Amino acid sequence: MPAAHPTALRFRRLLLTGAAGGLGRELRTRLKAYCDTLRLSDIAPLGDAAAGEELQPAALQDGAAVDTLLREVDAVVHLGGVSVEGPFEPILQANIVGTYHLYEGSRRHGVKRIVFASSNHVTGFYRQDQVIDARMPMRPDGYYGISKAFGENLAQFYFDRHGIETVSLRIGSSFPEPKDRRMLATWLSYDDLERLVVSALTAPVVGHTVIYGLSDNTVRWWDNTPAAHIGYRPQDSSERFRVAVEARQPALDMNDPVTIYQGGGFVTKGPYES
Ligand code: 15L
Repeated sequence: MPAAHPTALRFRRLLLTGAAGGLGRELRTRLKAYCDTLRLSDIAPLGDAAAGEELQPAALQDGAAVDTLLREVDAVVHLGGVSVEGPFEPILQANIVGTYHLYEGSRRHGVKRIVFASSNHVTGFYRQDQVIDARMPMRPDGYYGISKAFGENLAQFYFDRHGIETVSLRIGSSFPEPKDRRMLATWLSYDDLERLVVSALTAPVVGHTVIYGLSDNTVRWWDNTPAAHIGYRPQDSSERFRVAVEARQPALDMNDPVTIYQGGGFVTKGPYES
């Protein structure tokens, strides 16, 4: 059930990339409330267009196709690309080249704001006994995290050079419920995801702001105080899942990098080439 974040602001046309993915499908139904037209893009099938939707498939590495996505768009929610750790080449094409195309198209077509789905994996090599904020140096935990670090740097450059505003969302774990002990700290409910994205779209002045995407979890590693101007107030907490999650995973291996580092399982992936 969509959370319907209260805002008087309404967009003429929003572009949602990665609209066929897990979070894309969730936001597809929710973002309709905030715009007249929702343009949806992905390389995977998008189904049929509902009222007020435009379907425009595009591969992010195809610069010409991405350019046409940005025509007559007020703002973008950019979820598209590879969303997990893996070999470098697909990540290079979809996340690094693709995000460059998105910003170049935005510059050419006068798009004013982008909400960029970055990831907690930009700082995945901080330890789980550290509380960090977005001003601390990046410590990516793989090629995927590095590609999101690139995206954040690209966002900063396009603001400094061209005045395009971005809110980079370092999303934690956005699923119906936390799947393991780590996610008790990193969980972002779908209703809070909607609140976060709408706050990022509608906050009056953002420049380039980086904010972590988590619910109001009792245990947490990320301090969003430097991004308080976004006005994001999470309403959910992972705490109601704690007993069940701990019963499923009663013991932790304290020598396992998955237990030690914030990035969890991502920190031990690869190498992919001999
Ligand atoms: C991410 O960035 C991934 O897209 C998602 O699939 C989760 O694995 C999440 O991070 C996480 O850290 O739990």
